Amino acid sequence: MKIIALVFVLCAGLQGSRGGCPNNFEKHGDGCYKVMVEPVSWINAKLYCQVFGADLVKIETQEEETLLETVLNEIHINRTARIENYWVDGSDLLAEGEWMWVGTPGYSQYITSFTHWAPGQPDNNNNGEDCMLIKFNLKLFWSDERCTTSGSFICEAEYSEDPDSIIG
Ligand SMILES: [Ca+2]
Ligand SMILES: [Ca+2]
Repeated sequence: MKIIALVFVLCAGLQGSRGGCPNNFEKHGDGCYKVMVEPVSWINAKLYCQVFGADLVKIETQEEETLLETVLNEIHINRTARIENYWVDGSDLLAEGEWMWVGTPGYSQYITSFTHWAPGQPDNNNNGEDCMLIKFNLKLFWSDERCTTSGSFICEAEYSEDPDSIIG
């Protein structure tokens, strides 16, 4: 019984305090976002997000990109370094040049509609750039980079109407 009580307490403690977003994620538009300033490889960034019930962010529309720009501007406003790189969910690891939002197994989607590559990108530099990084300097642009490069990253989780259904 003690173990059951402990599990219950842990679950209650982890429960989201912002309605339908995971703990410490912020709701923007229709989604929940968390900017993680922790320099890791693309695959580790993806794992970090998944551990917290989310995934790397997919930028599927102009509206979502504008929203992310706003979020990043808020974060960067008090920092001297204006340029920062963030991993997002895009990759062409499986087939060169065929970019997809990787998502979870069975739910990968080719990027066919909205794109916002920086000029000259993706260039698959040295035949070895298969993961998508956004470069933020007031505005954001997409770039392809070597997946083992270290970058900060942005996690996205689905907003749920029922907070109790997220954790616990
Ligand atoms: Ca590539
Ligand atoms: Ca590149």
